[in-house]
Amino acid sequence: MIHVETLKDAHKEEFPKVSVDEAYDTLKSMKVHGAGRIARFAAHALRDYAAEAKARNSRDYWNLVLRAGEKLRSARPTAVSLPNGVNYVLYGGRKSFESGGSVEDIRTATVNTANDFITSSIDAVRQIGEIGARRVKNGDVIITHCNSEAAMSVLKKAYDMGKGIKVYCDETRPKFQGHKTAAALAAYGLDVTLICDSACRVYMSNADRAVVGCDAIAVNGALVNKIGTSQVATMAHEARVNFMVAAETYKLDFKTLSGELVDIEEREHTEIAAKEWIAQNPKVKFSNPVFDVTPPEYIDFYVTEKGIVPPGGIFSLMKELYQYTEGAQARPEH
Ligand code: RI2
Repeated sequence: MIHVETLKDAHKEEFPKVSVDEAYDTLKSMKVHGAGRIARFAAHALRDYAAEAKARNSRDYWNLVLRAGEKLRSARPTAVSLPNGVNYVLYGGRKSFESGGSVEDIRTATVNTANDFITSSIDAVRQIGEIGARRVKNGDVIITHCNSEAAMSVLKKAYDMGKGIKVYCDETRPKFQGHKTAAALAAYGLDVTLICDSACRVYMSNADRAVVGCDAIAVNGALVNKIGTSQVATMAHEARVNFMVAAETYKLDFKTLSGELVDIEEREHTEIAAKEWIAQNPKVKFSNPVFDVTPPEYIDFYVTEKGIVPPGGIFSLMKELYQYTEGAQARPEH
């Protein structure tokens, strides 16, 4: 049994040591969730695997590490932080392998790159909080959706700065992750109200801004985030409420540069109706897409660890950071 839900503060984050298969199952079942956290969890699992994997020569060793990376990358399809994080880790090992490194050289490079990724991810969340909180005004009424550590970092930092904000948390069906956000922010001391997703429009008319997290950013500046985010954005647009997205730059989806679309994860029907109800209503069909796409026109700006970026600036940011995708070419030899 893996106890990961007790991890409330990214700065105190410690993941249990797990095998690659266990990590895959943990990600798939969402025992660890949140785009940033799944990337760090995968980096931890890959680092621990790379630290101990045994092979006769560097080619065999590197192939084992690549296979582990490929498995972890495939656990969830939408949050691009997962492949970007894994690719970043593999990039370090690959440079060592391609320059003729020994098994121990590649191992050290992979472990070090994984540690770099984990540290920089935690730093990015903190920096986003600092940058985003400066855009929050004293007394703001803020709506948030789902459970995003980056969005919460902004809200907590604004609170730390004494801004006296009031936060409305959408409960975020089907998995009610808004409950976690409400609990965490209330425990931190913020003034928090939990509302049904369908009550969002009622509260939007009195809100000053909406702050949400991010699973992927497309080249045109569109946001892919938890299902319902695009409804929040549409309501914010209608009510002329500022819509802010808190997103680390490893959420840039580089494959959209070449016209590929972001896959939207479809999850089990049992997340939206009880098994008994499903059995009693065999003629009812179900659909459970867990992410949606918010068009760039509805987004005022992204807050990244590199600063504020309007949706129209995403293409330039992707070009600037393109080197991270190099690890994506690293594939095991089957
Ligand atoms: P942070 C989550 O996805 C939510 O969609 C949330 O908005 C997003 O990741 C970003 O979260 P899921 O893993 O990286 O709960 O800001 O499906 O924590």
